[in-house]
Amino acid sequence: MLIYGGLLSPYVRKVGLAAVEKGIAWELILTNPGSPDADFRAASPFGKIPAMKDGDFALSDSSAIIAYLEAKYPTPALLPVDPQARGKAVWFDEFADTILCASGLKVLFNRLVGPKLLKIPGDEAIAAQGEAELPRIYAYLESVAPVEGWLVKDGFSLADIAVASILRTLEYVHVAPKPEEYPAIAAWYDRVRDRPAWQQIATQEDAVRRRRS
Ligand SMILES: N[C@@H](CCC(=O)N[C@@H](CS)C(=O)NCC(=O)O)C(=O)O
Repeated sequence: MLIYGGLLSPYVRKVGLAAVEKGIAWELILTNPGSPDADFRAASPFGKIPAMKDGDFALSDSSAIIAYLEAKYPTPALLPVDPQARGKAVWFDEFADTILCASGLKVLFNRLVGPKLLKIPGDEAIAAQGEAELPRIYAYLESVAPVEGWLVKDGFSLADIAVASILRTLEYVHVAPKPEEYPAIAAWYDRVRDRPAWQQIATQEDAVRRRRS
């Protein structure tokens, strides 16, 4: 299976983590958003990362890709079967992608991706707005982060992968939740980071970053 993108993207990392958790063989094809590469554009009609190619089947969007992988490789499950747990897992995925990312990526794009990687000026007013939105979002996450175990009661799931992945990206711009302010988030996040799949992806990500710097 080919995954197009780069691991700085929380959405790409999310798919990589799901693939490693499930023991699926995959290869990262380093691709920037908007790349004109024909294979990438066939998989991602709007040029967003991640995109995936599995044999002659192509798909974009991290949640769509993980839904596909879950159906094709059901074990270990990343989407719980219990109706309430399934609903909660999808909620946390959506929360990560459209609430946490919506604010966090304002900071990432305007302080790091734009000015440092794409060499286009960032808009500091938008970055500051994103940063100001984060405490309310972290307060919610702190209120639901479990003392033990995972965000959804049935076990480790897409919920943990999706939320933790964006937190790692936000570490790059120093706006991830501070352990002294959000101890429950920190304890849960540490458990996610202890997982072998997380360590494998982090090592791969760090190696790419070292080669680029
Ligand atoms: N909902 C999509 C979001 C993907 C996304 O927005 N990726 C960003 C990179 S982190 C991107 O490609 N942005 C370029 C664009 O929006 O044109 C997913 O879960 O895959």
